[in-house]
Amino acid sequence: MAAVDTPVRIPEITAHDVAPEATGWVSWVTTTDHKRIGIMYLVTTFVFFLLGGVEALLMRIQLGAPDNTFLTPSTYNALFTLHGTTMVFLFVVPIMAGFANYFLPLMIGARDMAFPKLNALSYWLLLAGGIVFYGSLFFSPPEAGWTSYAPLSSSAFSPTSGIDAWIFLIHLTGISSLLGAINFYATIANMRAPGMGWGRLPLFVWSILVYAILLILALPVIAGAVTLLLTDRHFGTGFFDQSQGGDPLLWQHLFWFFGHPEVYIMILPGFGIISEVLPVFARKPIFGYKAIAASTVTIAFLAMLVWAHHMFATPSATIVLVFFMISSFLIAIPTGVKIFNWVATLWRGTIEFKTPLIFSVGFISVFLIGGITGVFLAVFPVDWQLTDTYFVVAHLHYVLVGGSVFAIFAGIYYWFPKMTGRMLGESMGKWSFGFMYIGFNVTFLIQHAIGLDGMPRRVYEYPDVGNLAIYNLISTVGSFILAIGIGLTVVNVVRSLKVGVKAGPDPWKANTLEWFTPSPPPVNNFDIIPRVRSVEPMKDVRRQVARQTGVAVELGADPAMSEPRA
Ligand code: HEM
Ligand SMILES: [Cu+2]
Repeated sequence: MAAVDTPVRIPEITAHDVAPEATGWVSWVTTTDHKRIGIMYLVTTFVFFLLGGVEALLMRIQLGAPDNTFLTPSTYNALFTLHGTTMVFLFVVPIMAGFANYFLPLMIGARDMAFPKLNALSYWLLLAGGIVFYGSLFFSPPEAGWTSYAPLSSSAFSPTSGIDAWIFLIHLTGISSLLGAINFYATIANMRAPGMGWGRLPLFVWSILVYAILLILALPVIAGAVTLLLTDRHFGTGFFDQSQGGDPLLWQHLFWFFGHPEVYIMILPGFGIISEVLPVFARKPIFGYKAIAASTVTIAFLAMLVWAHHMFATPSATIVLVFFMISSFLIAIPTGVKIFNWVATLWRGTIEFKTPLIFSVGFISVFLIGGITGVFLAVFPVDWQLTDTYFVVAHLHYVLVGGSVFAIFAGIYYWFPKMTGRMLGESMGKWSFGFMYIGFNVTFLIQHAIGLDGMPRRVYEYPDVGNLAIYNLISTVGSFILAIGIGLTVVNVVRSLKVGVKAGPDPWKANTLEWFTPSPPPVNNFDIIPRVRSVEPMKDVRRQVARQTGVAVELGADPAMSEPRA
């Protein structure tokens, strides 16, 4: 049988289905098109990333010299709280939803998400959460860190409304993510192209499936926890207050029961992006598709069992410590499987050194370091030494900047042509990577040493002892190099929107269905959807076209294959 069946016809959109055409900004505010919602997610979350970045630079300026007085202690506290909260809840988690919104339906050959209006609601709730949270700048920003530990977050220690803004943010972004997760799940379960069984799901889609399940499992716990905090603060309950019979440690358990899965919610979609990019630019199939999909599920399962490794310094029985140490070790196995498979995908590939690939390789190298220091910290006697020092700050940034952020940049360079019809500048992309990679390592590698020298995290100043002054200065210089790298990509995006080389439907000769349709895709995504016969449907389509026409046709150049039906 031929590689591609008679294409499946999707019923024509009838006039009944489409609202009267809105134009201009109204068309954006009222849209339920997953692609527009995806773009709104990506732009909004990237703006929050830049805000969080400015907050980081302000902190790094303060820390650039010992006994510095650039920031007051309370401004510093507010900044690390805003920074951590922004990066987690307003940038990394929702930007993954942005990519998924745009690309998940396209990758599985669907015309939209399962619940388009719910999808729009998810976006607006996210924006509302961000606005409420940053609104606290006009009153009194929260100062209890992104973890809002009890009793710091109690009305006794934090009487102003900052913590309430933080609680509101958690609720709003939480509902947003929960609705999004249900939507992703329903879309994947029900709207796949003909022939796309679970074993042919693109790996990015696998990662979003697991991201969605983890969100559904973890979010209700934090939603409950912040509600208890709210009643403690305003209605006289004492869930976290020892003097009323409550327990501050209850907060830590609830927070980290959510918080550790949250870490995988932030990183698994990044793994998914890497698993899409590597085979395209190594020009060979992903090594061990099933092992990568299975390891994603295994990581998610184990991620629910390790939360108390964030609480080794609290009083616990040794057997509990041992349990959480071993469960944390176990996560290294499926993670190692992934790293092995990615490297094996590159091995003997015909590698094209394009920017998405370079960011992906950068990702593997730095994420590996973050993973290894994670194993160190899982050894509880080691953690007793290092907890709450800069070693932890280094570790978490290796995972989240080296991990999530590098994967996000790989995704931006890989998919920008699909979203806009234009390529991002290659050489500016490589410069951006160079600055980011060097800047990142200069900033954070040395923080391991700062931590080993005993400098605690979340302090606004430090004395001029040992090497702390020079180490911190190096770290601060690095953060500005990193900022230049990020700035170059911003410039690249703005420039390429106008002057970027026209992309065509499939500039990378990629493997998955989003490249079957024009760039940018028409409102209904696809007029025809090829029957899926492997994990690389686009390769099948290219082969089929070549066989039928005798020439290697660039897909989409043939109007019959993919132009919108006007
Ligand atoms: C872009 C470059 C970045 C720089 C220069 C940077 C810098 C910093 C600094 C200086 C702190 C405060 C350390 C302390 O006083 O304990 C911090 C904390 C933190 N950062 Fe970043 N950061 C960056 C990106 C990110 C990203 C992308 C994330 C992603 C989630 C992130 C998550 C966090 C978290 C969760 C904290 C802890 C906040 C807390 O202690 O409550 N950072 N970062
Ligand atoms: Cu953890």
